[in-house]
Amino acid sequence: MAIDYRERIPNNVDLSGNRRLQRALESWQPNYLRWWDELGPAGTQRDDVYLRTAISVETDGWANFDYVKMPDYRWGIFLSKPQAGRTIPFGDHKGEPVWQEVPGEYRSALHRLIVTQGDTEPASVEQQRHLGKTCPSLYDLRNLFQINVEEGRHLWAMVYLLHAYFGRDGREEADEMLERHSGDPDRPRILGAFNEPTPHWLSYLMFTYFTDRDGKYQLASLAESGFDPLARTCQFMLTEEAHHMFVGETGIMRVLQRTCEVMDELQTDDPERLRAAGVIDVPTLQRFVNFHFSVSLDLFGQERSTNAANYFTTGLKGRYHETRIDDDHRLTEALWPVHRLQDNRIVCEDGPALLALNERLRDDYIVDSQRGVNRWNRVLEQHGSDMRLELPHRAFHRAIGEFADVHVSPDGRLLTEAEWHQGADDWLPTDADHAFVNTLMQPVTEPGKMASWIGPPSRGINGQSIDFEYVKFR
Ligand code: BYC
Repeated sequence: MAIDYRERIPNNVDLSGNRRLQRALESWQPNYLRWWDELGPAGTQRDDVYLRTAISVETDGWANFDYVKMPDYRWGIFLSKPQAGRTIPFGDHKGEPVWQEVPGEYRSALHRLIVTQGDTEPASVEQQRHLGKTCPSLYDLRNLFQINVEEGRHLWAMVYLLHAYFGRDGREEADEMLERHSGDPDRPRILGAFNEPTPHWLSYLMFTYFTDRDGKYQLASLAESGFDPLARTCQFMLTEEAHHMFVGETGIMRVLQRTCEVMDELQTDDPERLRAAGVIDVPTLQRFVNFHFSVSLDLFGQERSTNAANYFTTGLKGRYHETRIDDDHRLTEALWPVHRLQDNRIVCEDGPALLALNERLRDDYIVDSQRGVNRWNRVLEQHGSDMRLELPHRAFHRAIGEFADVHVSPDGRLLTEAEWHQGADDWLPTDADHAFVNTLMQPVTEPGKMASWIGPPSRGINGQSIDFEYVKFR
């Protein structure tokens, strides 16, 4: 399964054995590079960045580190190794051999899933394109660029599937991926969170913690798919995704560490004094947690979804770690608790598990999100602070699903319009919060130095020291 880097499009799918597909992808490639040039990281295309590049999809040694100019990054097509004898793990086709071609009757559903997944990847690169100008350190800048090139590669992964398996429709969709843009009023990205701006590094760290984690859960569900090429490409994408969430989790931890140091020094938790000292106070961090968590919860779709039920029954999209779950993998009789509105109250009631698959994935996501929050809180605890960060209630600030039309407080109380307006500035980042955070966004580009508002990482990348020159400017 070695990756052939002599090819114009590095791959482990024997692209040269299918000249038509190879030519089609080679004709998409310049459009991709043009998009990267116009909407990828701004003003940094000539810099040398210490990046990792996949050299094989084996678990030992798929990463190779070296200085690369981003436009020269070898974006390619990498699928995990096929599993001999793999069968469809769930739904009506459970136990049948996995599909190597798209079953005609499921073509449009699969197409839709792949397009939705693919659309998020370039969207996040667009959202983050100006951050390089205000990096808090070279270490962070390098991590941003690593994430950006990998999101670009994830787009390649979905574009490969569209080109290889969906004929002309697929080729048109692949072109559309470069024509919709994050936040574009006429041609926005498909899912809400990918049209929100990522205006500064605090938003970016929250995004990589909360929104990339949606990516983990969605990719893990697609990695169970009966359509084997989709499953295999998502399996490999997941190995890259882990680093993105690491950046978010350790990033927020470093922000908290720095805040705690200054709280200790000044013996205060007064937001104004902390802000004056150049760090981000805990209530502000909480408002950003509230925003990014709630926006990411929307990405799981409706609580009760016939789309999700159909994806499952037809074997296209499974549950998180489907094969490790001990049940019949068909869910025709099973129940699952779902939060919903009833008589002006939020209740949690059992309903058909098949309809509740989005909610179930959201449940898994919430548990996982809480783990990192607990780790962040340990930093506060170690510094003797009583303050804690919390995930807001799942019904808070939702735009999709059961709670889209009601106002709910972070602790899960239904509110009147007036109560909501009274509380919103305490619960969600205000313009003033953004303006303050933006004042901190002064670039720090001396190797080993960190901005005032963030602590150093505990170690460097690939065994390098923290003061290694992770990006060389040209
Ligand atoms: N925004 O039955 P429902 C990542 C629509 S992130 C706008 O619940 P379904 C990454 C829905 O389309 C992972 N519209 O829908 C992270 C439907 O429309 P129609 C991305 C929404 O299909 C960071 C209607 O509402 N991958 O990789 O069960 C950086 C009914 O809803 C939204 C995927 O999402 C929304 N949030 O669930 C880079 C996986 N939610 O039919 C990358 C693929 C719902 O009425 N996608 N709607 O016109 C899916 O599995 C599903 O499409 C969803 C939605 C889970 C997103």
